Amino acid sequence: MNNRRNFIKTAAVASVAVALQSFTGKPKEESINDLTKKINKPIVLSTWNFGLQANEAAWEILKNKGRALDAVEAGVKIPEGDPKERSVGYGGRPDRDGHVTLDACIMDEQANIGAVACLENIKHPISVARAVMEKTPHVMLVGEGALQFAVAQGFKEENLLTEESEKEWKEWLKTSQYKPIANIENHDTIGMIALDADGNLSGACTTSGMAFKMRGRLGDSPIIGAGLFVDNEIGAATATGHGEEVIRISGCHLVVELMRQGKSPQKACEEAVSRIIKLTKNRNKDLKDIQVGFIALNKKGEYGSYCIQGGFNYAVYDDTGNRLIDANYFLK
Ligand code: SD4
Repeated sequence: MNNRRNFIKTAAVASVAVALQSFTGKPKEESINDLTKKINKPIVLSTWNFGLQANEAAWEILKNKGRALDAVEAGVKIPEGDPKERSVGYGGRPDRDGHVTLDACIMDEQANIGAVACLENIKHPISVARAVMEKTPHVMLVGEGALQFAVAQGFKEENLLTEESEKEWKEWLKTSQYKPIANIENHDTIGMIALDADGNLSGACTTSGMAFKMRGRLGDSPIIGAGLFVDNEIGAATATGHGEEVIRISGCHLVVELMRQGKSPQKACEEAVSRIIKLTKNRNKDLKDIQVGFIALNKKGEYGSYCIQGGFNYAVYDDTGNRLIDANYFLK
């Protein structure tokens, strides 16, 4: 009797599962629709070691029920303003002609967007990107025009090329070989995504780009959909690494769309990386020369990350604290 009851119970559960499966076409991979799980908010994620410090600044805002948009701006301003960080903002490595040119973008829960690219002499490009978003009818300003706008908005012009970065550049000039190396000094672009106490998502991304790049070169970081994407119904993603490869697949938009299809943030990052891997092989390029890492966060505060090569890490701050996590990677 007992066995029979168990059999009926098991069969009933199995048939519901099969029915669900045939209804959706495939089993749901993740719990974005699982309403029984508590939402993990607020939470903030950011790329690389310097994300730990950046998260601290963001958390100050998030823990006081502040807006995710304010949190991500405040967070990424930390490495932007730190001359020791050689891949973001003040002290960033210059292009091959010796100019420090900065790229940044920002996106909020209402799909408001702002970006600057090839901006020179302004320490906090993320705040200029936010001003583009809030004070112009446009979404992106570049070069001279971006600088002109920043100055008109009251941003101070200053030299961003520090002695150390200039020294490195002069050393590089001796050979002038442009060959981007993955995971240089274990830190790079900062991308930050956050879910606030109200359940709203925002993101920010800022960089000095590839060291000693061609003058005028843009990577993925200031491009909405490539280096950053936020959809307040689904989730957010940001990227680091070789921008050319991220742009090729519209990386962060892809990650968010994969989450929309039911994938977990982890699986969505893995799938996006696998697209880059496939294209790299099809184009007969060497995967060993490429690093790309994605981090992603969904509306329930679940997160994940994946990259091509080992060495990429990201920082997560939620109500269990701030910690650094080594991202899983493809090339073992
Ligand atoms: C770029 N994605 O300019 C940026 C730089 C970066 O690891 O993240 N490098 O392509």
